[in-house]
This record gives sequence, structure tokens and C-alpha cells, in this order.
Amino acid sequence: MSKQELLEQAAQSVVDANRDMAVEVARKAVAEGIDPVEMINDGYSEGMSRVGELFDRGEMFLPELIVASDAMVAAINVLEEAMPVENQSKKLGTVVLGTIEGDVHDIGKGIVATMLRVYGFEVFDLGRDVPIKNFVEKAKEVNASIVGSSALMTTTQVGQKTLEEELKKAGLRDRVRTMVGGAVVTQRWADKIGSDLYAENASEAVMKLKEMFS
Ligand code: B12
Repeated sequence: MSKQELLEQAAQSVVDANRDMAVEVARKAVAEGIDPVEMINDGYSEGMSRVGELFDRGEMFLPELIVASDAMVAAINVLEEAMPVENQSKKLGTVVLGTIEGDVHDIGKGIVATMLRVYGFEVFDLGRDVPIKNFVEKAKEVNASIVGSSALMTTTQVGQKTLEEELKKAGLRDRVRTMVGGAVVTQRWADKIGSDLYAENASEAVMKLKEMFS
């Protein structure tokens, strides 16, 4: 089967909320030596953006959205196992990452965490719905060089501004860089709240951080 066909099947498996198909396609891609990152970005993520459009138009509802998300996560788990961790003699930086409190969207944040690990960063993934104080405490505890936060909703996006403020109050802002992302986040927002880095997707996050830390 061609790469293009596998990418299309991966996208379709998410649209169809078909977990078995999503996992099977991921296994096939691994067996055929297709780049797992490409499968995630151009296959499964493409499917999830189609799902987002269907949800927006009222043609898909929350229960189906949950099953579609499960299918995507299951496929990503298969692909993650096939990702070689880059052989770094020295780690590029220590990242504390999480989804802002009140927000359960964690698929994209998980992809960012995986990609950063693959490219030589040490990542402490705090999960989703993470209270601001937990980001600050973890950053202190592990002497983080980067604190990254994800927000998928306008209601939780404001938490990224609070995080900037709390890092300042804790006296950490001089030695920690911050990065923000998530569907509602933009470069303009990052500039407004004083975050050091915005990335539209996981690959861009890796590229920009590598530039900053190498
Ligand atoms: C899947 C999904 C869900 C799943 C989430 C499952 C999970 N475990 O994550 C479920 C079904 C649980 C869900 C629930 C809800 N959802 Co929802 N959901 C989505 C959907 C369709 C896709 C999100 C996704 O996973 N995309 C795929 C990933 C790969 O993309 P991504 O998250 O954007 O991540 C990439 C980049 O943004 C970036 N990135 C992400 N994080 C970070 C962090 C850093 C530091 C960096 C640098 C980069 C970065 O890199 C990632 C990889 O390339 C979006 C629609 C959309 N257009 O985004 C709605 C959406 C986000 N949901 C929405 C809503 C309203 C809800 C609910 C409130 C619905 C409800 N009525 O209950 C609840 C929220 C509950 C809560 N308190 O959080 C709205 C938010 C509206 C808004 N603007 O505020 C959206 C936009 C849909 C809509 N148009 O209405 N949802």
C-alpha cells in the first residue's frame, strides 16, 4: 500500500472513530517503514481536524468525538514505540509541559511531549487540567529550562497569562523560557502575555526550541 493511501486511511479511521482501523493502519505504517511523525501530522492529525470541522458544523457530537480521540491516541501509542530517541550525548534542555487547568484536551500536548523527547529534550509531562501552581513547583523541583503550556479553549487560554505571572512571582522567569501552544493560541497571544515562544505544531516547537538551545 502506498504512503498516500496509508495517510488517507489514518485520517479516515479518526473520522470514522474506528479504533481498530486506526491501530491497524499505524502497525502497517511501522512495518512499511513510514516516518511515524508524518503519519501523526499528515494522517491522524488531518483526520482530527476534519473531525473538528464536523463537530463545528453540528454533524458530529461529543460521544463520537470522544471515541475518535481514543482511536487517535491508540494509533499514536503504536507509532511512538517506533520512534527512535535521538542519540544525544547531552540533553538539550529540561521541559515541564502540561495542559492548563480546566482543559482536558491533551492529544496535541502529548504529541509535543513525544517529539521533544525524540529530539533530545528531557520532558516532564504533567498531564491535563494542571493547576498553575503545579507547573511552578515542578519547574523549581527539576530546574527546568522551559515551561510549556497547552490551551485549547478560550476559557483556559487565560491560564497561560497567569502562569507567566506566577513564574515571575516565584523568581523563576529569568532562568526559565516559556512556550505556549494549542488550537486557540497565536503568536500575537504569546507576544501579548510575554511568552518566549509560540509554535503552531509539534514539529515547529522542536525546530524553534532546538534553535534556542543549541
Ligand atoms: C478532540 C477534541 C475533544 C476531545 C479531547 C480528547 C483529548 N484527550 O484531548 C474531547 C471529546 C474530550 C473534547 C471535550 C471538549 N471540547 Co473539544 N475538541 C476536540 C477537537 C475536535 C480536536 C482537538 C485535538 O485533539 N486536535 C488534534 C491535535 C493534534 O491538535 P492540537 O490539540 O491543536 O495540538 C497541536 C498544536 O495546537 C500544537 N500544540 C498543542 N499544545 C501545545 C503546547 C505547546 C507548548 C506548543 C508549543 C504547541 C502545542 O501542537 C499540537 C500537535 O501538532 C477540537 C477542535 C479543534 N479544531 O481543535 C475541539 C475543541 C477544542 N473542543 C471544544 C469544546 C468546547 C469542548 C468541550 C467544552 C465540549 C463540551 N461541550 O463538553 C469539552 C471540554 C471539556 C474541558 N473542560 O476541557 C472547542 C473549544 C472552543 C473554544 N474556542 O474555546 C473546540 C475548538 C471545538 C469547537 N469548535 O467548538 N474535545
